[in-house]
Amino acid sequence: MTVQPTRDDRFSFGLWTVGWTGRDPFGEATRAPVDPVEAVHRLSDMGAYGITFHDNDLVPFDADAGERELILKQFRGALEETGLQVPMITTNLFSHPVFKDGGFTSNDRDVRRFALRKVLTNIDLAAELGAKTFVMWGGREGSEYDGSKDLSAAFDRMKEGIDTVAGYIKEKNYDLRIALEPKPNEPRGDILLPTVGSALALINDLEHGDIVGVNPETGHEQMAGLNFTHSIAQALWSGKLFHIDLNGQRSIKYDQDLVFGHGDLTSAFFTVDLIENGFPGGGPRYDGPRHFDYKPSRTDGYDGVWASAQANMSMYLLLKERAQAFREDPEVQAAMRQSGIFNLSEPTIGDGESVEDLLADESAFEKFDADAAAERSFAFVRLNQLALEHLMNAR
Ligand code: GLT
Ligand code: MN
Ligand code: MN
Repeated sequence: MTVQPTRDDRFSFGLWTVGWTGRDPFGEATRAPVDPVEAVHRLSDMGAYGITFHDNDLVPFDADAGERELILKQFRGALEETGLQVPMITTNLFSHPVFKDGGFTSNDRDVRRFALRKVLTNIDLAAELGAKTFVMWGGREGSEYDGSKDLSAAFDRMKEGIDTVAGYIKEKNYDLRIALEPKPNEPRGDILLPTVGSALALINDLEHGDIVGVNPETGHEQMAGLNFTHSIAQALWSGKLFHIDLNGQRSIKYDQDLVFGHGDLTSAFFTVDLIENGFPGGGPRYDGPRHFDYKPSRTDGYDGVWASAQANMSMYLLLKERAQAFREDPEVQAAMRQSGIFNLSEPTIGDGESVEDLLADESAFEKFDADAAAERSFAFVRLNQLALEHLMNAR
């Protein structure tokens, strides 16, 4: 089944995704590098609306100013020709050996200053290309051994680094927001800000936290055994879901970066349901790019690379269609009512009611029949069965 994406679907891809040559810790590349200009054309032809990249996906680490300009000129040319946008940019603070102990939190101050300069240069590029989101994934910010970091100082430096960059964005009046991307481990044994929850907590302690949010990745939360839909829900609820990395992961293991939906399909269904249909009782909505951060399997050639890019979009659109059918089904709506889904929107304390009023309400406690209330069946299994039948197009 082919589902044709359009630009209105707002699908975007990292240049490092379709550009991954298959090099892993155990083996060499299985594909030749792809020309970024070709990637722009291919993705545009397929119906994507955006491409994202790390500074060094495009411009080599050691390129001089002239080489940089030439590469950027060619890339800009491809963007103009196709109309593909750059909604997000990010910085590579992990490949070069200088970052082996991190960028913002390296124990070496000179490395930290170099990392900040690299990020600030990239902020200017992000603004110039019209990106609205600047992702920070701190894959090397962490440790293998608990004794190798002064962790309090590491959080100070993390805060200092993010606030310095956010302050610079404000000073320059750039229309740009930062999105922190959590990951529990890999490449470091343990990465600082391992989950969406940890990132949200740090944001609350920032000076410029108003322009800092999160970029949750499906597989990263699942690597920690967490529920991705819950994670993005909390980020949304906090007004902090600035961007999203969709992909697939099959259980707690190394970061698989599979095609979206090729990991936990049921979770992917509810992710799309939340993004497209929102919370059952209303609430904040996500309206950013649907960004895929996956790796085309190293067992595939370039035919497989482009087919897998297409597969991400198809999976999303198929799930979107299934999730819409799920929500619109009168039987599902009745089941949701029976399960009390909509009742949760009603505040527990009545309008104008005080704690004293609650304490005086005997029906809430003294006369409350807990045993009778415990008899209620929430019928969540029935509701889930309906969801799965819609997911399987069996209704
Ligand atoms: C790296 C990582 C991804 C991040 C990228 C952004 S880099 O490929 O595995 O999850 O989104 O820095
Ligand atoms: Mn990943
Ligand atoms: Mn990612």
